[in-house]
Amino acid sequence: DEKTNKLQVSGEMKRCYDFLEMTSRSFAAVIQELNPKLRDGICLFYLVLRGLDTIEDDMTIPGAKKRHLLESFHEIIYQKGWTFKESGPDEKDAILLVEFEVVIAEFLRLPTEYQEVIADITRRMGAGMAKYTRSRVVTMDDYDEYCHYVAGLVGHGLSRLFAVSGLEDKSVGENLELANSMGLFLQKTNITRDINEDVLDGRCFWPKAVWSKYAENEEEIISKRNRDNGLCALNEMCVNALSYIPHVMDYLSQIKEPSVFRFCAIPQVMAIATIVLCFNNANVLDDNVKIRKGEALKLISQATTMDNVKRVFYWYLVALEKKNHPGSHMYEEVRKITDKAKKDI
Ligand code: PS7
Ligand code: MN
Ligand code: MN
Ligand code: MN
Ligand code: MN
Ligand code: MN
Repeated sequence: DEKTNKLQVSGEMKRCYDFLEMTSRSFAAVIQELNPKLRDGICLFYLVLRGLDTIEDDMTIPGAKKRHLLESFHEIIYQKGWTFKESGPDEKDAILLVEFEVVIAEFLRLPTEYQEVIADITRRMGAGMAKYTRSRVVTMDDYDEYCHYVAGLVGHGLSRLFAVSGLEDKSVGENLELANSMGLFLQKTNITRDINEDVLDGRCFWPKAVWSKYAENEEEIISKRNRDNGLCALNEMCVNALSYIPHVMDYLSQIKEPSVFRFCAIPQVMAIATIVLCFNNANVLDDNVKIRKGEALKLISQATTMDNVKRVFYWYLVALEKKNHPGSHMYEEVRKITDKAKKDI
């Protein structure tokens, strides 16, 4: 009857929030605090893409099978009862796929317009991931394209959901170039910071166009014997990521609903703190640098309004200027970025 049905519904959605807490190191809290019109939809959008990324990252799945899963994942999310129990043992997010039928059941309960956005982004991201199982990130265009598939499209999908929910203007879901940049700033910061971990895992998302100027192969980027060259490559990666700041400011300026604003702004302030920490920092090449817990908590509490976010960005741009020394690699490029951003803010 209706009562047991309701209990069941909330029980399965509750399990989805358990998955969210298990798999997201950074999004669980902000998603849970979203306006109820968006909370479940964005939780499920996250879990669908986390499932897709778990397949992309699993090096134990043979290439042809992986490509097929990635390319059909947008149909899988409509198949009641589908689960995947074959993820490699080292996949920490594998439990999500083992119980994926729960995510599918709740996805199918979403309003159709929400389902359509999630399925469309899943289809395009899956196709992009499949393409990059065959090719590497060589040129700067490849770098922008790969990041568009795995993060820019998330920005597209979220912006369309904000608009569909009625909490933000229709225009937010239409001006998708700025939304793409929101994702690229996060993804490029993640890729820049994770170089040591990724190379040790046998992967590299730094474009060859950058690192080949300073190293013979991927391992040499992080080698201690090649430190000065490694830092030059690192600073080029930081400058590339920092170039999205003007778009990030423009995107955030159009967001009105407070919980949506915080959801969008918190990852962005974390990213600027992280990329400024990474700039000219040899520790990035040796292990995984992270902003301190206290600094992260302070950033979360500050990302409430556009004025406060501008203050945070300004503070980190000043910190970046102090790390940028005349005569060092990328000095002029960094100065151009800090001067322009400080003027705009
Ligand atoms: C739907 C919230 C707000 C307009 C799983 C949020 C992994 C950086 O290295 O987990 O795998 O540990 O630290 C998120 C734009 C995407 C881009 C991309 C979906 C912001 C699958 C986040 C997240 C757009 C591919 C997570 C892009 O980093 O990575 C939802 C506006 C998933 C956003 C991946 C990365 C996200 C990422 P790692 P993390
Ligand atoms: Mn992470
Ligand atoms: Mn991945
Ligand atoms: Mn991943
Ligand atoms: Mn990473
Ligand atoms: Mn990771």
